[in-house]
Amino acid sequence: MEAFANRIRDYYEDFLDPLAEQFLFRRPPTVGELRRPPQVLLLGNHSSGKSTFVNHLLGEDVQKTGVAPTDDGFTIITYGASATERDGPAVVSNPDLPYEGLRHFGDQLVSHVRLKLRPAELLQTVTLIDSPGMIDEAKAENGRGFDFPGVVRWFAERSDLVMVFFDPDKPGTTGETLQVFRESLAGIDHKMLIILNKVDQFQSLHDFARAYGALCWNLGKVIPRKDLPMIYNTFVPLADKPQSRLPMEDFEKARSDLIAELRRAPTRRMDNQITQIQAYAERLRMHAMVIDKAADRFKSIRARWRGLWLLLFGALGAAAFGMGMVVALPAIALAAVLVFAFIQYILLPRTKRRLIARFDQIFEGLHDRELLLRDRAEDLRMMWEEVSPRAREIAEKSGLQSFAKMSWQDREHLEELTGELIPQLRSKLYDAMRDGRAAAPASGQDRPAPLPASKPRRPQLVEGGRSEAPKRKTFF
Ligand SMILES: Nc1nc2c(ncn2[C@@H]2O[C@H](COP(=O)(O)OP(=O)(O)OP(=O)(O)O)[C@@H](O)[C@H]2O)c(=O)[nH]1
Ligand SMILES: [Mg+2]
Repeated sequence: MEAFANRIRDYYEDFLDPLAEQFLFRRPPTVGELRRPPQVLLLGNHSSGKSTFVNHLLGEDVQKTGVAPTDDGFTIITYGASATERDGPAVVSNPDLPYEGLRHFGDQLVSHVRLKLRPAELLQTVTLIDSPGMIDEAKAENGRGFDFPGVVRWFAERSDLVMVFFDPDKPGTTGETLQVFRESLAGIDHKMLIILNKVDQFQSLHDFARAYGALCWNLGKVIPRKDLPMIYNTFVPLADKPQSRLPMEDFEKARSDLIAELRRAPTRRMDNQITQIQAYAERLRMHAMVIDKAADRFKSIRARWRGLWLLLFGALGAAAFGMGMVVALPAIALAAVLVFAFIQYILLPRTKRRLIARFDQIFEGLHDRELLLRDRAEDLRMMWEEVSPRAREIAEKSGLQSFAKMSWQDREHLEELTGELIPQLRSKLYDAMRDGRAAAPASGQDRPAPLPASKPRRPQLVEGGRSEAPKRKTFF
């Protein structure tokens, strides 16, 4: 895991970050964000058993549990050599913790955040986030005082696994749950695990089937997919609860599977980071190539106008001088200044606006071959829709003349990164997972062999002006 993380960081630091700076693209994730521990977010209806599950995982009563809505805030539970707690303001103002971004949600939220440090083995590899239970009525007047779906989205985007709990009393998705699925979890269903918890409460198969059916029906309305995600039907054994009459083996197995998934969060984290860097590099490539092309055209048009200007007034000046009409020189100089100002302040800004308006055509022109492939075309167009507003804004604000030309080595390296190196990194991770090396990081044994120390660098120019081609196939 360490080796994969270092490789990803190197790709950002050595290549993507400088290129993003050159083309004023959004900054890549910081080292702090890349280094944050794997996170698992627990969401669900109130009293669905989130906090009980956390206590079961950690083997101690870290969280309060109860039948009425118990948690009204977010509790971040992470590793610490001794048990301590910190409140929200201390958490969001600590630059060493990756939670400063929560400050934007206001003081109401900050006062509803807590950090608990515990010396549990599981927490060495995974940070758990327990959340306030979702309720049916979350209207503005009796709401929470902070943007609950927004905060859930913030945590969910930064989590490697999102566990959504339901229980037999509320197997439906109503009120706040519905809103959270639509607003906070849209687009991140690959990280989501659905859990029908407390199945030991069912006294007959009939009750179970009804609740399971209701849950599937309700989920179908909020998860826009043809196939529903797998549902883990499980429970936490509690001494004070009556025994169910149903056979429990399968439900116990589902709990072990769930815990195994949770322990795999570090591997998922790496997979998510690979997806993230691939998406970042592809978008940066698109942004930089379109701006670069437009800047190139702008500079050649500017050079043409300026060349014409120089030629015209140079010739006029020389002719006047040659014919002894020295008195005409001030008039020629004045005309030269006026025409120059016209080019500079009227013609060139108009050219810039015209080029920016033609960004879509430039994008199409640059990707003409890829756009012939139907599946790829859809992806590319969606990506361009996402990238183009910022590309236009940047070009508008900083002017096309301010961008240094992208070297062909940078272009090649970017292609190699998105087309070969990052996909190779992913297949290497999958190989490690298949061998079982990356799937059990908690044991600390049998880790993947370290990756070679050599780092892919921007290709260096060697004597004779030829570039030293990046050594392919040497990274793994
Ligand atoms: N029978 C049974 N009861 C459970 C199970 N898990 C939790 N409970 C009980 O359900 C109640 C609610 O559990 P909590 O863990 O507090 O639920 P929560 O989801 O954290 O609730 P909020 O914090 O209010 O959102 C408690 O009385 C638990 O003892 C389970 O698997 N089976
Ligand atoms: Mg709770």
